[in-house]
Amino acid sequence: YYLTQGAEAKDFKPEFKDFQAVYNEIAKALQENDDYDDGSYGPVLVRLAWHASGTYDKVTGTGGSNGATMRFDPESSHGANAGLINARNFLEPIKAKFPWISYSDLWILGGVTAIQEMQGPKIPYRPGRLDRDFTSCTPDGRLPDAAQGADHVRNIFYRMGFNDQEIVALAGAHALGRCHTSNSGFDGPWTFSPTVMTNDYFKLLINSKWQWRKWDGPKQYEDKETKSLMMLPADIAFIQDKTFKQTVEKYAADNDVFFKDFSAVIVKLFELGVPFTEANPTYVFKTLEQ
Ligand code: ZEM
Repeated sequence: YYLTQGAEAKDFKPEFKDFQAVYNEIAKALQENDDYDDGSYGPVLVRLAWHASGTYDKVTGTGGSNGATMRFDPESSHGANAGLINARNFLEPIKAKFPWISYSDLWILGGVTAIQEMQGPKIPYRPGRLDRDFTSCTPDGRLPDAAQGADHVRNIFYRMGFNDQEIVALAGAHALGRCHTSNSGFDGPWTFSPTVMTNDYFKLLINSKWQWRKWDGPKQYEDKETKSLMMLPADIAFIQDKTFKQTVEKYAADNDVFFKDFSAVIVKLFELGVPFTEANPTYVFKTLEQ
């Protein structure tokens, strides 16, 4: 399949060491570009990999990370994707250095690298995604709306094929990064360490008191004590809904359990709609530190 990725790819069959080299290059670029946001492009890389994957519809088999169709209009200008140009541009020099990798594989490898380098769990990775053109762009509205509650969140994630436990595990990614008024209208980080992967999102959901923030922006919550953290209405749904809340409590109590489930479910997310063959190997990358 690499033959379709351009002339450079002809007859080149990348192996583990080649993908590890791309991983290392992304990890180094993360370290070098520490002036972005809270000091890392890591969170926005995770969001790019998630939005590339989270368009999947299990009934029609459309969407998902196989295609990297967010490079094109109209998908690049969907409101939900505001700000992801930063992540796509961050990865361009990597693509230029390793032209044999598809954008689709690269964006997911960006997410995998970011999670591992931000001290998250190992995320097993399978290459094999093929880029598609704008005709495969998904319709707007496939990603979750932060202003809505549990019913909406279930509808969106059931469409991808996830269950309630998996939905909560995925949401734990909000330990990372922040909301930007320029992107979503919302404002602020979910945790005190937005560039380190932890189960703090769940601990804070359970242990902090959340109140409506009084401001001109969209309805969001702030923590009563410091007023420096935020939750979206869709986040608070995870403690308003009894079934969701049980899983929040499980992950708040045990980071190892969360890491194990998070790794499994994000691999599932990243592989939605990707037609792997039996020949596809699975790679577990070393971190830069290792
Ligand atoms: Zn997010 N997310 N997300 N998310 N997300 C934002 C930021 C980030 C929702 C949502 O509306 C928003 C998942 C699920 C859901 C990340 C990862 C994952 C922002 C802020 C919003 C509004 C964007 C901005 O303003 O820049 C909703 C409603 C979700 C489901 C209920 C899942 C699943 C994720 C990964 C597995 C990450 C890492 C960010 C931070 C991005 C950054 O630039 O800091």
